[in-house]
Amino acid sequence: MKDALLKIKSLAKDELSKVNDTKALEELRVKFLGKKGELTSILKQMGKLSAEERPVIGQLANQVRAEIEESITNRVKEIKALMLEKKLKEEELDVTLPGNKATIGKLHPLNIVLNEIEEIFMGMGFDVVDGPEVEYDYYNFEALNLPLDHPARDTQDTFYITDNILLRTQTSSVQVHVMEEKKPPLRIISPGRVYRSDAVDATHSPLFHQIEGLVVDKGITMSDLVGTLELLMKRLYGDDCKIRLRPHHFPFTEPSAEVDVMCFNCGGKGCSMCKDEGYIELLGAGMVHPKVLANCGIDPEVYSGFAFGLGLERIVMRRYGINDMRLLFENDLRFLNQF
Ligand code: 2NM
Repeated sequence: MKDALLKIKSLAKDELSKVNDTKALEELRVKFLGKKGELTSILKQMGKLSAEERPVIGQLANQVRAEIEESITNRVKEIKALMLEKKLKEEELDVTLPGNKATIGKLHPLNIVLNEIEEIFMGMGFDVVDGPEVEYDYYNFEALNLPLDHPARDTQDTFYITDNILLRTQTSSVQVHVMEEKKPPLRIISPGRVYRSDAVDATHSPLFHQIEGLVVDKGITMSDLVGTLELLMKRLYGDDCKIRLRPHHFPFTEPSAEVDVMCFNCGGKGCSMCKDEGYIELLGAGMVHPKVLANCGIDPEVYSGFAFGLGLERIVMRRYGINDMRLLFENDLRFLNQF
């Protein structure tokens, strides 16, 4: 029996050293130490032994069991270490490999400047108002005192959908809606896309963006208009920026003016950029025509107002020194990524 026990011990150690996973290890434990295992089957034969032999063999059996258990424990540790090492190798991360760069979008230059202008006007208490791009002739022309023979109403200039539905040529149409629906005091700007049937070149596009402004209240005068536009231009182009008004004609304002801003390049002295003018034309403005107020249900004997309209593309091109409007609409990332 002693030989059998020693044989079990060496067999167990031999087989343990060949095992490489915890499942096979558990099978070996059952095989050698389990209830139906090899050690147990030997212990069951202890009854056959003499009284002297029994304690000696008993002690040896306990020792063999202890040694096998210890070998199993050690092998478990070794196997776990091996598996960890294998896992680490498999999941190795090379932090020097080039990563997948996340590309983050950015604002279009038109929107950068539009946001800025909206902030400036909101700071002066203006609301920003949207309206339809497909509009009735009435809101785009008739309510604004544009006579039937006005050149803008020619199909050469305006995209008509039906006889009396068109793509708006100016966002003043939005202001007519607001004046119809709300009572003064009104302080609004209406930015948005407008459409004119122009051929594409460096300074024209059939789609462009306008920001029109409108203030209606009791006692509004031309000096309110000048003060508002002066503040806008100082915020946009710097505190020493000056503006200049020249008499002009618009059907929807009386009196009307074209507003020039001091040339940022020469400071008013005259240079090639402003064609020796010292000033660059930037927007149109005026006092809202009494007929327009009346068309919208506002009594011109009680209220007066000023309005202005500016082209966003022109301001953006000036701001960034862009010399071709087409760049703003071509969506070339090499261009857009510069802003
Ligand atoms: C301009 C120039 C002058 C204008 C007029 C109105 C309204 F609705 F009040 F009549 N809105 N915008 C206006 C005035 C627009 O654009 C060059």
